[in-house]
Amino acid sequence: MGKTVITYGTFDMFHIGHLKLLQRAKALGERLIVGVSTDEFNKQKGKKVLIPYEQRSEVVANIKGVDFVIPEKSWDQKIEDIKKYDVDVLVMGSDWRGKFDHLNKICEVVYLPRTENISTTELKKSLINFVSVPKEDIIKAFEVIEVLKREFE
Ligand code: C2G
Repeated sequence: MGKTVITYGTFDMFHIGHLKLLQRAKALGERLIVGVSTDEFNKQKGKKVLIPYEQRSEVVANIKGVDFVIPEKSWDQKIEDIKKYDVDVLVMGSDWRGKFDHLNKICEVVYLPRTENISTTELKKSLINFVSVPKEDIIKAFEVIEVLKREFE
């Protein structure tokens, strides 16, 4: 039986950085389990999510190479999960480097470089720019309102 790999994340607004992480994680073994952070756990993480857990977990479950999705409800469930699923490798992106080294007593811990220039935060910012109205148009609209107010006074 090949190695079992596990990784955890929110996977909000699923993007190429998430995909590349999951692809590289799967390449380290034969079975990939993904713990998707529940909405409640994200509150504990202080992380606002746009897409609810049901949808985030369904998207991840349907990514090629993902064999099994479990809810991530707490920081300390990793130890139980590693034992329960007989995990050989825990994989996390490099922004977590060092945070899970204590688990290397029970499995290999691998940190993979994050994918550059993409994050849920950046996506949200570009969405705001995408939908916002240019300042000039707002000023123009107020000028038109002033003209109409004078017309009808
Ligand atoms: N990631 C990446 N490159 C990016 C963005 C994210 O490699 N540009 C990786 C992260 O390092 C993480 C995974 O993709 O390993 C999921 O990222 P998030 O959804 O942001 O996960 P996070 O909120 O960091 O939750 O217990 C661990 C936590 O649940 C991780």
